[in-house]
Amino acid sequence: MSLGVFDTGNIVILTGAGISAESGIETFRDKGGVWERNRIEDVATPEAFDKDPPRVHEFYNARRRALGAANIQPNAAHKALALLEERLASRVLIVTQNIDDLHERAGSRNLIHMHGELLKARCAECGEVRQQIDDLGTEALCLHCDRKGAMRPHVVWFGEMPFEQERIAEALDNCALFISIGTSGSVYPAAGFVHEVRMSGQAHTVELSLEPSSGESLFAERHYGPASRIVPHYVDRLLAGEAGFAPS
Ligand code: BJW
Repeated sequence: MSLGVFDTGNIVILTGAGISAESGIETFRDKGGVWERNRIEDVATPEAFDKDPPRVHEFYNARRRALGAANIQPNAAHKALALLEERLASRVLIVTQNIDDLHERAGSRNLIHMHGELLKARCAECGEVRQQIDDLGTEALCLHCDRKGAMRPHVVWFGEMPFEQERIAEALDNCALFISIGTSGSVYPAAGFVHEVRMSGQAHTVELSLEPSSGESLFAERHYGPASRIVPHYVDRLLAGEAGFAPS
């Protein structure tokens, strides 16, 4: 398959909450978003969990229940990225900041959840990670070390190290195309990826989102609109060997 200017080289795709917005998952910083109704310091820091574990559990239990609702399904943007991977296999890596499982449900497999996964829990004592479909509470038992009360959501809170940073850095260093989708560019280290890509080589950089992010000026190519429209359109152009040029 000819991809025009991208016939060789890897593609790294960073996704954020915006790609799942049209699937019914709330974003964080848009009007009415998660951080408008919850204070970060109350629910998304290790200190919050130390201080009030039931409050933090309830925050994630509610979001886990919402993710399980029948109407929450991958949208055309998730599906377009899965199609891209199907066509190009291991050349495509998705690095998602999202903790939902909509990329997997759309069929993506080469995927890193750098901020963790809502459908997993981790023992803060022994590090064991397990599937978590139901509510999680302070009485939960770790089936590995038998400790009661140390299970926490398998997510990355502010001040914690995101997952798989080495693998991500290597992929960013070696990519020919970096695409950022549906993220406000407010949270590091993800917000710095476009800068890292530009510093390390000749990769083409593309932003696809509803509106410009705070790193907008660092992207060589930019398209704004709902992800379910602009992502499939961009993937179609890429697969047709027509992408990589200034937007018309
Ligand atoms: C659409 C759309 C549609 C809407 N179609 N688009 C000063 C400088 C630099 C760094 C720091 C600093 N002070 C502190 C830090 C570090 C801190 C940080 O970045 N803070 C910032 C607030 C400045 N970062 C960290 O702490 C990270 N760890 C770290 O840096 O480790 C290093 C370290 C650790 C310890 C010691 C020393 C070093 C960890 C960050 C963890 C973030 N966690 C969260 C919660 C995860 C679990 C959960 O979901 O509850 O991750 S916060 C939240 O923000 C979540 C998201 O993944 C993340 C990013 O949000 P995202 O995806 O961009 O969403 P939004 O809502 O912001 O944007 C949505 C976008 O979509 C918008 O642009 C819309 O326009 C668009 N959109 N509808 C297309 N239909």
